[in-house]
Amino acid sequence: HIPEKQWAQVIEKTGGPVEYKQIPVQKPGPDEVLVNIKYSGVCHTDLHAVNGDWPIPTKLPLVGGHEGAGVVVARGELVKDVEIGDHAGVKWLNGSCLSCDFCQTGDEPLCGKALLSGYTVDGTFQEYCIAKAAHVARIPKDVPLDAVAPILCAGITVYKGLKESGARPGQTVAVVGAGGGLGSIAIQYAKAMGLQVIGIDTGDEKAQMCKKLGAYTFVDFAKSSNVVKDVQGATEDGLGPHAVILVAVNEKPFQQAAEYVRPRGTVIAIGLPAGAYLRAPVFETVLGVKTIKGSYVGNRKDTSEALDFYRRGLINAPFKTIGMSELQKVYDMMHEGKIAGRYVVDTSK
Ligand code: 8ID
Ligand code: ZN
Repeated sequence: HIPEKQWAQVIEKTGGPVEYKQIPVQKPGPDEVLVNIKYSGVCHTDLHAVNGDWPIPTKLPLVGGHEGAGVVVARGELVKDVEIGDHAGVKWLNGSCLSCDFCQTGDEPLCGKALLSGYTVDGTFQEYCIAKAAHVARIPKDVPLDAVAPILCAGITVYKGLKESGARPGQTVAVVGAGGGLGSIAIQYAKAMGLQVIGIDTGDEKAQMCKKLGAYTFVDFAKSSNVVKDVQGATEDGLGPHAVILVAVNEKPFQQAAEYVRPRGTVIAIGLPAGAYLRAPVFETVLGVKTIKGSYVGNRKDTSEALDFYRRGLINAPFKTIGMSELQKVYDMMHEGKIAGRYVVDTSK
C-alpha cells in the first residue's frame, strides 16, 4: 500500500541546509510512474544544486537526488510498458517532450522542455518519486538496487562520455577526478571497453582504489610539480593520452587537459565546476588537431547499454551505504573531497 506521507530530504532555500522531514506522497500523472525509491546515489550535482553553483535556478523547495533505484508502485492510465512491481531507475533526465528535433534524434538531454530530477522537479531523496514512464531506466530484477543506483547518473554519463571521445580499444584515456563518483566508475567502463586508464586525483586512498579498479598508473595532482609532463610521461611514447575524461570539480584541470592530450586526441568535459571556463592554447590545439567537447548524461539507449554492462558483471565500482537521514554528512565529506567512490543513501533509514 502507498502511504500518504513519507520521509524526504528537502531544501527550502538555495545554500541549504537539507532538512529531513515528512512530506506528502504525490500521485503520478497520466504518463508518469510512482517509484518506491530504495536507494539513491549522491552525485556532486546534488551538492551544486544545494549551493546554487550553476546559471539555471532549481525549483524550491526542492527534493534533490537523481540516482534512484526502486520498485514501481503506481502508474498513470497512459502507461502501458512499465508494470507495477518492475524495478526502475529515476535518473537526471526525468522527462522530455519526445517530439522536438533533439528528442527525435536521440539527443533528449538537449530537449528544451527537459525535466531534471532533483533540480527542476523533485528527485530521489524521498521514499516515493515521480518520473515520466518513457524515461525511467528499466532495471533487471537480478541486479541489486543499492549497487546499481550510481549507474543511473555516474555510469550513464561516463559511458556516454567515453563513447563521445571516440577512443578505440587499446588506446589510452586519462580520467581526471578518477577517485570520485564518476571517475571511479569511468575507470571500470573504460577497462570494459578495452582502454588503458591513467587515473588523476589526489591521496593514497584514491590512488589505491584507482589501481584496484584497473588504472595502470595514477598521477597525484597535488603532489605533481608538472601535471602536464607527468600525464604525458605516463603514456608509452610520451605523446599523451588519446582521450581525457574530465570529471573533476575544479577549473584548473580543464585547462591542463588540452595541453597534455595527444595530437588528434579528444578532451571530454563532463564536470561542472562553478563559473569555470575552458581555455586552450590555439597554436597547439590547431597544429595538434585536438578536439575539445562537452558531454551531458546520456539518452535512453545509452541508459540501457550502461545498465547492460553492469548486468554482465563488468562494472564493480565501490560504494558505501548510509541512511538518507544522514545526507548532510555525505555533502560535508563531498565538499572536502574526502569520498573515494560513491555514497548511496538508504531511503528507509
Ligand atoms: O552530464 C554531465 N555532464 C554530468 C553528470 C553527472 C555529474 C556532470 N556531472 C558533474 C558533477 O556536477 C560534478 O561537477 O561531474 C562532476 C563530478 O561529479 P562526482 O563524480 O559526483 O564528484 P566527486 O565524487 O566529488 O568527484 C570529484 C573528484 O574530482 C577530484 C576530487 O578529488 C574528487 O575525487 N578533483 C578535484 I575537486 N580537483 C582535481 C584535479 N585538479 C581533481 N582530480 C584531478 N585533478
Ligand atoms: Zn549526477
